[in-house]
Amino acid sequence: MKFSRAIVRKPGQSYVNGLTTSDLGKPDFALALEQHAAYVEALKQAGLEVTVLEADERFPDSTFVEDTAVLTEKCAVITNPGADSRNGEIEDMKQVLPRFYDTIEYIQAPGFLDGGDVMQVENHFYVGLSTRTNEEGAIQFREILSKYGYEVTIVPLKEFFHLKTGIAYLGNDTLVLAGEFIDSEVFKDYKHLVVEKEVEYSANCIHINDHVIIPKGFDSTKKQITDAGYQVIELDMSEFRKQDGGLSCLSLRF
Ligand code: CIR
Repeated sequence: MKFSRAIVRKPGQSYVNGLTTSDLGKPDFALALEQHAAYVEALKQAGLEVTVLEADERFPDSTFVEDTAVLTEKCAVITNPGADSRNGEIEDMKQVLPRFYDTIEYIQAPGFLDGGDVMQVENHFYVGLSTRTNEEGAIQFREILSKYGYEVTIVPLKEFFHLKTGIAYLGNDTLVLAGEFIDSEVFKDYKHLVVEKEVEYSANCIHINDHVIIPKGFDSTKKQITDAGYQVIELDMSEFRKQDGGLSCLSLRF
């Protein structure tokens, strides 16, 4: 999987009032903006052309653009996000994505799906069933993608918030995985880079061509990924972690 572009959205001031289950405190907006700018620079360093969308104050969580779409080589799928306060974020994506895609598909109610629940491994997509993605949404996704020759496997989640909270694909048949995925039958045929419970947050990392971007402060994960032959970029993610966000959530890469 070779990527050349990314779409991100700056956080707005309302970001500090977004959804969260963490007890890490309120984000510092100025610091979030700084961390977001560093994120954009890292994507550029990894070789991507980045489209930066302006903040949308109406939607506190809209900096987590990953949840609004799944972008493939053959089509874009606009999702139907499972959180009420986030569902309207897709309206703007309907305006933005036709700049990049001729073929756009949609997940429709009663189906719900968040992009954070979708992981692409070459021509195979894994979809987690979570509090945001229901079976109806996952089945619609499978029906859509099978038209384009992709395979789709549905994975019920036990503990993780989103599928990609605990797993990432690095290319070369290699997965970084944590928690419930470590012993999962579904992923047993891939090479495993296992991330232990205390450093589980670093399982949400992103592979872009030769680079892997990981959150800062996770030395054991950094070592494993460096030893596997990737160039690692570390980013401070403190203000996004406070709102349950990880590295993948902040961009759509295609
Ligand atoms: C939410 O609860 O929707 C946001 N505060 C965090 C979304 C994180 N997105 C992702 O994991 N793809």
